[in-house]
Amino acid sequence: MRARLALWAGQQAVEHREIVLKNKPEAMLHASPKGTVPVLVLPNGTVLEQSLDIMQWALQKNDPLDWWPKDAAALQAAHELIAQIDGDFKGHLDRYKYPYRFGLNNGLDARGEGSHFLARLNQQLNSQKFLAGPHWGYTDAAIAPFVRQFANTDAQWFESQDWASLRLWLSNFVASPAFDAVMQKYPVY
Ligand SMILES: N[C@@H](CCC(=O)N[C@@H](CS)C(=O)NCC(=O)O)C(=O)O
Repeated sequence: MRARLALWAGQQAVEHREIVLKNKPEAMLHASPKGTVPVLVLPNGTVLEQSLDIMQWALQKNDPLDWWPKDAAALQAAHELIAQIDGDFKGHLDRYKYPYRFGLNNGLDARGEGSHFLARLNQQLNSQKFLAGPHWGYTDAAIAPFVRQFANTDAQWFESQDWASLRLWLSNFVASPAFDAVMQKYPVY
């Protein structure tokens, strides 16, 4: 989803191949044997197989919405926050969503652990409108899909948390043209 967001923002035309993870096409595994999505094959044959690499590629090609961090300090801050979310937070998110896959009876401890990260994001959003600063950017696009997954796991619980800034940020994302564009359904390749 974050890769699609950046491809949309960078207005990069791609041949979009929607796949089912349980039935990965040969062509995908040939291009990228590690078998995760997203995968982007460039015209020169280069294969990008990390969502963040695809985001960087798209936004460095074209960035009419000014999503890419403007200087080295902003880029460093983006990398640091995204690394926290992709690392520990993602682990808690997966355990919260699918406790049985991890041999847990429920996801409540994981939800509690993940909440610490969300409280910090909320705090950041108390003092600036977006994680990237005064306008939506790379950091927001990289992180919002995971916050949305966490929120949707138990929407009632999420709504009852004391995170007004985070809730507003998420609901603005879900109501945005970017979200609309990337949620479009494609036939399976
Ligand atoms: N670090 C990778 C993670 C990608 C990833 O784990 N993708 C999941 C889906 S969101 C996947 O393809 N899993 C393989 C599977 O479930 O078979 C990235 O950000 O691109």
